[in-house]
Amino acid sequence: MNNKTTAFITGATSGIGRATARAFAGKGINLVLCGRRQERLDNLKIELSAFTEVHTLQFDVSDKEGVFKAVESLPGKFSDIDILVNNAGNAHGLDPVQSGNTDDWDAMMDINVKGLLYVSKAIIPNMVKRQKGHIINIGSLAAKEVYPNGNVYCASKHAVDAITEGMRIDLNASGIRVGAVHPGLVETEFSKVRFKEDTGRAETVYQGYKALQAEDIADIICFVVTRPYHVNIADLLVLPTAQASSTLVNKKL
Ligand code: NDP
Ligand code: 8X3
Repeated sequence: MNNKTTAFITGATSGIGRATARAFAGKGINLVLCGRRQERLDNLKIELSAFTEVHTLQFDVSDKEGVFKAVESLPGKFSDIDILVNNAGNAHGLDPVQSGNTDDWDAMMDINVKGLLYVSKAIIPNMVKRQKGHIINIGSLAAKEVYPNGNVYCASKHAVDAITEGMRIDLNASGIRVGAVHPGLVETEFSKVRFKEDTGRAETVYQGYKALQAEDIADIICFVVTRPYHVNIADLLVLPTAQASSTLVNKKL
């Protein structure tokens, strides 16, 4: 890892993605930071330019053409991506399948699954050409378990798990590292998005125990990317100590 390493982080405007951007900046990794909220991208660029070189790209990962245009627009010094962190994503709603909102379903499949694929498709050819690269997909405990009312979100994250394995197999011949980090409950804007800005309901998700913080996951992603190149951390499940499974959280911790 040297100062010329360039990382491309989706969903850098909040939570895990933003914390990862800050952690990478502290290691002198050049950054391409992505998200839809331009003002947040601008502020992060100002903050992190003190530590490293930063380029921002504003696009929606579910907009196929927009994704390819954004990646093609990268200036030369940011165009060789060494590390791709496919982090952008959210849950939308928490409803039984029989009363689920189909717009929510579309959003989760379009963003969490197809968006991750579009971004990967835009970046992987250059990695293959250089026979070098590292892709980290942010899955979830929901990639390993299904919980009540989690139906489509869990399906989207199970898809991320399968896509990660597929990428690792297909990119093996090109020497590209591929792995996933699967967090349990992390206190971010995730629940605010899931519950459509109902902050009261969102806050209750993290009450009564110590949830993971975005920085905890960023720290782990830093560990993953700083292993020697022959070491690929393929699959990592990270839970708060209080959480044993999707449905079992010890509210005394
Ligand atoms: P946040 O809501 O804090 O951050 C989500 C990020 O994704 C934002 O930067 C947002 O940026 C970006 N994003 C969402 N939709 C789009 C889109 N259509 N196009 C581009 N960017 C988008 O949540 P987290 O940090 O918690 O979530 C990050 C990842 O971690 C997600 O994949 C989530 O599923 C996963 N995860 C989260 C857990 C948790 O408990 N928090 C647990 C397990 C996994 P913007 O709105 O600016 O576009
Ligand atoms: C996000 C955490 O428990 O809501 O993946 O699925 S959870």
